[in-house]
Amino acid sequence: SITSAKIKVNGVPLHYKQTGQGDHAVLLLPGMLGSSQSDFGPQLKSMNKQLFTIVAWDPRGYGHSIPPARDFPPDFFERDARDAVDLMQALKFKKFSLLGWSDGGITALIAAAKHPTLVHKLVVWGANAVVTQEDLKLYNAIRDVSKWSEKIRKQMEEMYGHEYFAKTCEAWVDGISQFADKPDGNICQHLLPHIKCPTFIIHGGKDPLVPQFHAEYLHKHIKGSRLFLMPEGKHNLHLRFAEEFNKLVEDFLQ
Ligand code: TYC
Repeated sequence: SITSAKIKVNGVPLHYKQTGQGDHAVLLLPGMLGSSQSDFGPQLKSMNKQLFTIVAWDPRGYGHSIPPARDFPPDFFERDARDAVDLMQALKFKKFSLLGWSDGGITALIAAAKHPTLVHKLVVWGANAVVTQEDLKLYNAIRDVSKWSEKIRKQMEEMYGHEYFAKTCEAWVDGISQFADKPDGNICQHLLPHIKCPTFIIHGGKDPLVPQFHAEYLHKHIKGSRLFLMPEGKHNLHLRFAEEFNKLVEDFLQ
């Protein structure tokens, strides 16, 4: 069974889902505007529950962790990283692995770098440590939510209502674009050398949102990391190819 609950962390009631009885605790971190419900159905359902205790969280301002409304101050990824680590500590997990998708991957990279004694292993996919000029163009192409695919837009509007969804998407584009003004477009590149845990980077060869350059960059700057390319995978490879993804990740975590 999968349970849903809220717990107050850093003054905010954070919503999460939990399943499994394994000794190995794992936190799943969703992407921009994502939630445990929208982003991790096949992982919560099918990952090995004897081996793992799986938690999937809704970052503040996303999913069912509203209020507060989502905002994007310059340190929003660091704030998410602190919330994520503090959530796992509030739930009494001594050590845990992090599985982060896209923005959730960025959060996971920061958390692993800052908390080497707490983070056991790290898996990221569709993540990036820097923002390039090419990324800025891609971000701006999704600013207007009427251009999103019908299916995703419908799911988002069910969760958030049109107004909050549209406003928060624009705020996200502005928020992540702030990094383009930093030297080298830095989000967390300076932290990558501090990541000491075993790290697995997965990338979809057909990801239209995050160029492969980013996965290669992470692989180059995280010592001992492993890079796996799913040639047919797009940005949502863990949903579209859930069985293959779950198997890859479970093997890496063991
Ligand atoms: N980072 C977003 C996420 O967390 C996805 C995304 C990437 C959106 C690149 C637009 O140009 C983009 N899911």
